[in-house]
Amino acid sequence: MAEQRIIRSPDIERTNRVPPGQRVTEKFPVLHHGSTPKIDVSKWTFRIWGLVEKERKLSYDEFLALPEVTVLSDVHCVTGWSKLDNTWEGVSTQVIKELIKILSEAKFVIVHAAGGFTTNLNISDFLEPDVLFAIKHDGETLTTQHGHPLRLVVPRLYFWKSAKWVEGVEFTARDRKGFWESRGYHNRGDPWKEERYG
Ligand SMILES: Nc1nc2c(c(=O)[nH]1)N[C@H]1C(S)=C(S)[C@@H](COP(=O)(O)O)O[C@H]1N2
Ligand SMILES: [Mo]
Repeated sequence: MAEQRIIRSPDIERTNRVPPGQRVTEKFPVLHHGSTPKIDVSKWTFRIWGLVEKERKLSYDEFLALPEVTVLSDVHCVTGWSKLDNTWEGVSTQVIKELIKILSEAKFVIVHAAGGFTTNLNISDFLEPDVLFAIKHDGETLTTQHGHPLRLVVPRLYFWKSAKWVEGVEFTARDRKGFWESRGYHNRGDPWKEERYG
């Protein structure tokens, strides 16, 4: 494999790394709605659909064969904890963009995860260079609780946007609130602006 690219999320270059109202934890809490899904990777697929020229479906092996990136980032959970200096390895959203042709009408992305969980992003937040579909955290394959086989990581927004157990992405012209967004969380969730609730 070619040498991996390393991307440093801009937040880790700040002098003050902790957004307002957050406290640093060394732990890695587990948070999600409902029970942890059981995912059989031999049947798992990653589907890309909506406003794209041609829909794509990748198996787990096909996904693993995509070029990898390493991202260094901080995590900020809306419930108040922040976890600094995380290393994520996986596939950049830039690679997804090159796999398909996104139609010009596409302005939003709905990320779909197991059990019907969704989260929404505008396309520019989704395509920031530090956004990736992560397979590993701190050198280890993700645990099931933290989203194995695949989770989205959006370092510049609160961690609820970082969907665990991702199964696909849908490109849309109109915004559509996701699971937490339709339950009172902010539509965008910038931790530096304390965009916690809508
Ligand atoms: N599929 C799924 N992903 C999810 C959630 C969820 O309920 N379902 N919750 C989000 C929330 S609110 C948080 S804070 C983070 C927590 O990730 P962690 O358990 O790895 O710390 O996952 C996010 N991703
Ligand atoms: Mo959360």
